[in-house]
Amino acid sequence: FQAEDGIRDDLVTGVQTCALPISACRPFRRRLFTRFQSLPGPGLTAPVTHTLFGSSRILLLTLLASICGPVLPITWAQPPRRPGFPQPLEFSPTDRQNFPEPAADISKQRPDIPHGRLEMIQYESKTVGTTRSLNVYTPPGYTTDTRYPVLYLLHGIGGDETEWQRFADPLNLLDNLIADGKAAPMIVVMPNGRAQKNDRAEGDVFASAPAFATFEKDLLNDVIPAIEGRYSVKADRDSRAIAGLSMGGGQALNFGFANPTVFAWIGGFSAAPNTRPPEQLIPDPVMARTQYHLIWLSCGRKDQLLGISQKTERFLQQQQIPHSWNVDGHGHDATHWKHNLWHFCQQVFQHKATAE
Ligand code: FER
Repeated sequence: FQAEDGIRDDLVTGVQTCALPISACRPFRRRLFTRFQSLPGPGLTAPVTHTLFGSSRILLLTLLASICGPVLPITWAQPPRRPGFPQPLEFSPTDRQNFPEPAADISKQRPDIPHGRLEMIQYESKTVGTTRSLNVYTPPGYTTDTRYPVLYLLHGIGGDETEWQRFADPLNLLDNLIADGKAAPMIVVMPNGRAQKNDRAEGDVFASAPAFATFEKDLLNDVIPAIEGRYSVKADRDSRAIAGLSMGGGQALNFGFANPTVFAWIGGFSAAPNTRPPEQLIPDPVMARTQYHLIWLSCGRKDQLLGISQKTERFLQQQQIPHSWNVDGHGHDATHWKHNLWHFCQQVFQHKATAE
């Protein structure tokens, strides 16, 4: 695993200090720690949930745990704490819901308004060496007479290029915001952030964590040129945004801050532990103060990954880097992602760049 995937190092340490006297259990213990320490719970996407609860190994584990439970050392019951994961969660007065809870019907299809389109397209990835798919939203009345700004929207560890469609219904969400004059007409590109030959969310989805880092190359060298060659877009930093949920939130922060000449708008919703530590994420805080039109960070109060966003937010605060911070009442779940995408879309491309 990569250095930035620090959680895994700790998990390994946790396993080594665990003294269950059956060596054959080691892989199972590792999995138990991996799953139950690292995962936030209810919002997991289908493949992860399936792995978690569908595996017969978990049953075996439960059985073993109940037999061996009484002889287990304290490290089993209370595994070592991981950096960046305060448990229980700690809140400061600034960790609050700064943006109102949206209405229940934000992504309800409205027959009375013009509609955009969602299309699945293919591009050649030199980075991965395969033909890959991405989902593209074009706004109502899309025309080559206009050049549009582009939001690159990234999914979580158990998802793929269809995940946002399932979680937030971006087609109707954007159509509604644009019809109400609350969002700039924009193109939304939902690629597959797992840059490896088999990019399906199969098996142990955590094993593909390194491919989420490789995706930076695929995005910059393959996805963006494909989009800019195929759609009528504005190709400058003021007209490119990057945002994502969980693993995709970490990618959006990592790639957005590492490429200030490419992106001027950044959003991380419940960013995962792949988020670089603040000093690496933003090595030049003074420059970052004036560089970005929007830095959006959000997380649910019930999300076990909140510590990651808090650490990033504290740094932005200390360094006086303007940002939006929204800690709502949700967990690591689709409601948080949909609501915060809705807020993000109302701010992005509003100050500097809009469709011509
Ligand atoms: C981790 C816990 C959660 C992790 C990634 C996640 C890379 C991502 C979750 C998601 O995308 O929903 O330890 O390590």
